[in-house]
Amino acid sequence: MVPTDELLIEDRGPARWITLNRPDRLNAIAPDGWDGVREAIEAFEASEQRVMVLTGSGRGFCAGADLTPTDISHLVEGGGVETMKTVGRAAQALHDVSKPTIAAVNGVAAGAGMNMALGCDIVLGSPDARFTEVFVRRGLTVDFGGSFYLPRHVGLQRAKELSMTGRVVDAQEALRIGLLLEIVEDLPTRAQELAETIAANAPLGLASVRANMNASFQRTLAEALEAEGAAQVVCFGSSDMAEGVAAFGEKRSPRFTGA
Ligand code: T3D
Repeated sequence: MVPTDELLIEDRGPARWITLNRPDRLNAIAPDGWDGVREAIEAFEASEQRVMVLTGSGRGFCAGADLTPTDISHLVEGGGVETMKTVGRAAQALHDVSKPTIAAVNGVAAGAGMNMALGCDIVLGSPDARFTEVFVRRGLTVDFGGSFYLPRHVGLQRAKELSMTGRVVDAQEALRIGLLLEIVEDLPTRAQELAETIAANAPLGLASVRANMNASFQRTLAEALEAEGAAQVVCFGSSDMAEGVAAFGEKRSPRFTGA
């Protein structure tokens, strides 16, 4: 994956930072941009970095699809079916990645941009973070997994209200209703600190925590117990469990390798 001017990729220790970089358009995604987002996520999956941080340049996080008049034809070309497959592949890649993801929402997150943030495991926001499921105001419907993620964050009734009004939610309300985990003044520092804290833990455990939590609402207790048991058996057989137990006994920090 080659970073472009519109998608910056930087490794900061164990964290892979992906920065949407079209600040003059609040990082709206260009017609060919969804493939770039997907490729960046896939490149993170293949990398040695253990946590991904997704953020935006300038005063926006991501304003969804690029709606500048010259670009809008791509939305409906061929009925828009290919466009939506591309969007779906990017959303699926974010969901399927095996390592933890953090959205650092530095400003407005609109439409698909909002749902891209919600697709991350943890959503941190600056005091300027704002969210809008703006779709219905544009004659559109929720996409990029919003109908999956939003009810999980805020409950079904609030999810419908936000999606049916398209109103803008500020950072304080976002914190209150569960869109944001934290509001922080120094967002990059806090996101990096959290990424490093998570990255210090055992990769195999993190991967199954992520997968099992994501599957939580589709499973019975019996299914959850079965999946947890199978994952724990894998951990039991790992070098990292031996290392974790040894480090505890020796009163030192563990050094996990993912094996
Ligand atoms: O890609 C696909 O085909 C898949 C389909 C995806 C579906 C969607 O994501 S639909 C949702 C599309 N997004 C929107 O409708 C959001 C449009 N933007 C806004 O409603 C507002 O800009 C915001 C609420 C996000 C922020 O408002 P505000 O007042 O803070 O900023 P602004 O002044 O409106 O915008 C600043 C600049 O960014 C402005 O440019 P200018 O006038 O300074 O040259 C504005 O045009 C530009 N901008 C904002 N959003 C977009 C955008 N340019 C292109 N596309 C945008 N989505």
